[in-house]
Amino acid sequence: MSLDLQYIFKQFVSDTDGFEIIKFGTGLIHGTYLVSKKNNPLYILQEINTSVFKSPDTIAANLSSLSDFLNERDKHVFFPVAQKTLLGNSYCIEQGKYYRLTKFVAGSHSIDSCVTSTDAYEAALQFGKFTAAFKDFDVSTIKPTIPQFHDLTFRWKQFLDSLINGNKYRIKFAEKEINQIKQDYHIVEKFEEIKVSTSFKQRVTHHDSKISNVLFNEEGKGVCVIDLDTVMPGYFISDLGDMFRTYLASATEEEVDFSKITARPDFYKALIQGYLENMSDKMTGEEISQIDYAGEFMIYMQALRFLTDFLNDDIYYGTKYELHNYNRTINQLVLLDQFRKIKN
Ligand code: GN1
Ligand code: MG
Repeated sequence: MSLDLQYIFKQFVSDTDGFEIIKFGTGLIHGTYLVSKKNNPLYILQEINTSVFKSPDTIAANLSSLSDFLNERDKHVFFPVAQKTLLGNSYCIEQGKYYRLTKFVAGSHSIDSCVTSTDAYEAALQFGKFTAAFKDFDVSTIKPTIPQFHDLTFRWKQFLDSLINGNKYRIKFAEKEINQIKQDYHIVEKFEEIKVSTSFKQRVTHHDSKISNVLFNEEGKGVCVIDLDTVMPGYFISDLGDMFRTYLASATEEEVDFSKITARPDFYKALIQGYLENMSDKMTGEEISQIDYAGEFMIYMQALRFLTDFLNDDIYYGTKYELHNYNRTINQLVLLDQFRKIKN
């Protein structure tokens, strides 16, 4: 690809002859590239979005303590760590941008949507296994890489702020969706109860449990979770909830034919089963009773974040057309409704 990326790659690997670098994946935040040689994928090169992740050092420090912890104990959990640069750093900086390189996991692939309920089961199994592996890890020793990332109270405040300072035309245009979000304020209130409840534990949580963040092997079995920048202390509702949000839906968050969005009950069952396989004996009864809340929490928060960004003239999420974030908001609101129809 561009000369620049070859130059970046050279900061990590001295002999870069014959390597090809191409754009990879569909993430909204980072630039992700696949580095191959003779069609063999060998590395993933990522440009870290530093307007979102303001402290690459925090990411590097978190991942290094988690990886040290696992190396001493649980060899069964595969944990992809960043390759050092030739100068011995965890990432390199070029023209104010941060890049890091990880090894491509041989024989693995990722998928962009959950096709069968077995995919949902396998992925949920991996996310549950990931958090469960750190049950004896002191979670207070890792730091938030995005402060208040899944703090719904904070997201709600950002939303209220956008209603005051946002684009006046867009506020008028999205009146219906704004009211819909306001009507579901009880989801925010419930979260506030969770934050002060002693029955809800902060654990090592991935915070981006979409299906493309799980690697599968050729037999379709989950291998490990990837994209670890958002690993930080959090509640189980973040990971389980984002799986509900992204695996149950019969269409992605980009779908604009909203009639195509339904929630698939068999995927719902499969992913709860997969997640609980490693997590049920680590969760409190109170947590188990809030499994369905997890779905409402994450779908609602995503609708709220898309809408807030729309009202703020699309400063956060990448957009391809004028009403992109608006359509994503409706998509998530439809999904929330569909989710409520199938939950227990
Ligand atoms: C962002 O870029 P991606 O897909 O990894 C966002 C998630 C959202 C998601 C919605 C750091 O993740 O929280 O759920 O978009 N990540 C960040 O598509 O904001
Ligand atoms: Mg991500």
